[in-house]
Amino acid sequence: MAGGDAMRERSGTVAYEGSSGGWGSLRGIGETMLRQAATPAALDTLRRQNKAGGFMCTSCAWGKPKHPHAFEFCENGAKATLWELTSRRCGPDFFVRHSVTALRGWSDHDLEHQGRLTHPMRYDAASDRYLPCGWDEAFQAIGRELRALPPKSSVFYASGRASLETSYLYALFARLHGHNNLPDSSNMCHETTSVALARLIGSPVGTCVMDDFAQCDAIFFFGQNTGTNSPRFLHLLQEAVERGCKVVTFNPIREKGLTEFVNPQRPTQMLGAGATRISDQYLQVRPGGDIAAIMGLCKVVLAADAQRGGTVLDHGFIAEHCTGFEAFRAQAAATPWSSIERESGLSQADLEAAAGVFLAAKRVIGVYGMGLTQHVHGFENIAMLVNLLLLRGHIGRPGAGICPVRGHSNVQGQRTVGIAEKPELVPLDKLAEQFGFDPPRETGLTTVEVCEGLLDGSVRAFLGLGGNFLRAIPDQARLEPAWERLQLTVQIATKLNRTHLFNGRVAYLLPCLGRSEEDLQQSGPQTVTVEDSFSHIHASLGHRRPASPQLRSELAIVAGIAKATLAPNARLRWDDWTADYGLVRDLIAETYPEQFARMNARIFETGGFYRGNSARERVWQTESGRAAFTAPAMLAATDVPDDNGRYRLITLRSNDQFNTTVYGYSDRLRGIEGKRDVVLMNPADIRRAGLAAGQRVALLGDAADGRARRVDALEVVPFDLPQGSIAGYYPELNPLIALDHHDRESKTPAAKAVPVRIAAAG
Ligand SMILES: Nc1nc2c(c(=O)[nH]1)N[C@H]1C(S)=C(S)[C@@H](COP(=O)(O)OP(=O)(O)OC[C@H]3O[C@@H](n4cnc5c(=O)[nH]c(N)nc54)[C@H](O)[C@@H]3O)O[C@H]1N2
Ligand SMILES: Nc1nc2c(c(=O)[nH]1)N[C@H]1C(S)=C(S)[C@@H](COP(=O)(O)OP(=O)(O)OC[C@H]3O[C@@H](n4cnc5c(=O)[nH]c(N)nc54)[C@H](O)[C@@H]3O)O[C@H]1N2
Ligand SMILES: [Mo]
Repeated sequence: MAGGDAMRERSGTVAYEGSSGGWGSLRGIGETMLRQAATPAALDTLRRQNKAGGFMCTSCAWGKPKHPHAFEFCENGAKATLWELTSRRCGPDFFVRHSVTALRGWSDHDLEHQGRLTHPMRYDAASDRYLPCGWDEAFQAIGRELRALPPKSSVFYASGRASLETSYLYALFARLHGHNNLPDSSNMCHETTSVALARLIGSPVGTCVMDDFAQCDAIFFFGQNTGTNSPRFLHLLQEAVERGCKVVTFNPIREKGLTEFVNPQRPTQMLGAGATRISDQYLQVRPGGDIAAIMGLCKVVLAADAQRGGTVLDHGFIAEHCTGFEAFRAQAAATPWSSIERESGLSQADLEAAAGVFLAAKRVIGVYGMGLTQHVHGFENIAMLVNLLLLRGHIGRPGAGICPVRGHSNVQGQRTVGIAEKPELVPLDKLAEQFGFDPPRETGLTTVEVCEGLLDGSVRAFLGLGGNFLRAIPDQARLEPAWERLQLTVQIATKLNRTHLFNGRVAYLLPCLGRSEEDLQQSGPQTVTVEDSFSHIHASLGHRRPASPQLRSELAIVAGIAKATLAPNARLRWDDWTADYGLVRDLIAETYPEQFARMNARIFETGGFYRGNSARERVWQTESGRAAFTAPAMLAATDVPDDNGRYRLITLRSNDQFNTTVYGYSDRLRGIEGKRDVVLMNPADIRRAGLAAGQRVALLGDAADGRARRVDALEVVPFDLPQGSIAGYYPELNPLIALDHHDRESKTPAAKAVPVRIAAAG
């Protein structure tokens, strides 16, 4: 297949004429407000969002600026808050009316739409219902079950929202209990980043801070959907573009926020002064085509250096700071353009034009999201972006760097304070000294390994600190039945979801406070902290009255279970820690003195306090002590060869969901309304397959293991994406993904470029 325009056909595809932001985003907030029957006081809560003295949004992990806007929230942050502040309640009476098995027939939206969970509940298998129970009864029963099982058969999952204080205690509890089985949502998300950046530049997180976006000359964007998933970033992009910074985007889909933006906080734009164009160049790379695309960019840069007498690369930086350059240069030279065009789906001319922007820029930032991390060769995707940046020394100086856009609001912070299945990331000796115990040293389970353990029966107990594990993982049809063989399942949650409908022999559903709610403990109202994508730590103080008097904070629940499980130890002051979270911050500061010294004093700094990043200082905490170039062994980020009738499926988020939380059915920015049961296809592919727009089809998984995987009754929707690629929504399409379709290095499930075929609807 030829590259460039030959790959696409735009006529007759669904298109949304408006911009991201603008009136549409305000309408989106208003609709959520009505649907959730949120009270007007909820608007007052929004005013405090992401500001000092207020609470930190529970949506994405984007940074919180030093000088916030009057309304420092976006459409989707507002939706997340209003969803939490709904006046709807899902209490014991609801569970009297509905058996757990019957609820399995409900959609994700309808389950969460019942509102906030209000009472601790125990699953009663005889009646197939959740029944209310007491907190102490729950803690004692959970403790008894955990003690009766081998510690290493337990898994403590976390979904990336819980505070640093809760996360620290949760990880400590796991280690005191005797295991490192601490997977979190990061294992399905940016684990590729944690593994790749740690190995290549010696820092598991991005090197940028917010100010870098005020100084850069070019931003190269790979597989991150800003308009939906981190909309506050659009303001920074708009400002950058207005001062002349160039944006080049690689994405199979022309995502609205990255093409143009109307700032809802600017009256002139809202009244029609015209949208800001964001991307100068928009390259619709094939899913899995980024290794090849970036190789093309590097080839142009290397050739320019050769032509211009070595004045293009930062040779001084490469000689002093890097390893592996010569091998990489040789590989780039040996890679033919024909392979690059085939694998990327882009033309040499387009890649040369994009490389022109790179060459003209003194300071470049590389931004990326799930479009790079969720691939079988996600590691190599990131390694190629690191290669590109290293060529001209774009890591470790102001206005430049690598910027993974993280997902959950505290997902990065959870890893920072010990929720990690990799014990080498945790100062175990320090913990041993602080708490007088011998922490387990064996590596724990990643998310994928937890699923393998469910299938082979070695995992016996699962605690979920938030999240919707069963719905977020691949291969659901195989895993749901395995789940019910567990001895113990415990879910700490705000709302009902599908994971809560598959229970172990002993099962508890424990409702917790949301972050916008007041957390009153013995010493008074409690502050918690979170870390954003830029390694800044922020205090968060909830003001709202809790959804039910029965609710407990996540920290109190974790401490309650820990106390009921572990043998008494004078150094484990679970009750004191629950009474005053400042004591937990003292523990964090003691465990991580370099990053968290005087934590209690610093948490209210406006803009948050920075815990630092070694790679930003050009100190490379890698094996070689240098930053590493990588010569990847492949050009495609997938292992599945092209074949007639086989498509590369991208699973996507709509503009009306937060992961498995489906707020509604409006993917406003892609022009898809009222439905999620769709398969987006290029019109030429629709014709070639003998299909028609509006027709219902089934998708079949096409993994090498030959196992049957199927999702039925999806409507064919013509859409502008590269031929041979199709797209649809996560989590509905997760049953199509084989469990072993994951990044080879980090085991992040590869939810992009999933091999599938189309069949007649059944
Ligand atoms: N409102 C809202 N905000 C969210 C979330 C949410 O669900 N809703 N989720 C949060 C979480 S946990 C996360 S991790 C982030 C996720 O935010 P993103 O990282 O933006 O993840 P996705 O929504 O999966 O979108 C991936 C993008 O990559 C593109 N893509 C797919 N395959 C490829 C490829 O091979 N190459 C390239 N270059 N691009 C590709 C897709 O077209 C899409 O635009 O957002 C967070 N913020
Ligand atoms: N196919 C496919 N699969 C994917 C992805 C993809 O792009 N495609 N993305 C992956 C990614 S990036 C991620 S991060 C995972 C997400 O996986 P998870 O983090 O496990 O899932 P969420 O949907 O974020 O969890 C939603 C639930 O969290 C609970 N909750 C909400 N707020 C709170 C709170 O404050 N406290 C507590 N205790 N509970 C709360 C509610 O009960 C809600 O139902 O999914 C992954 N799966
Ligand atoms: Mo995520």
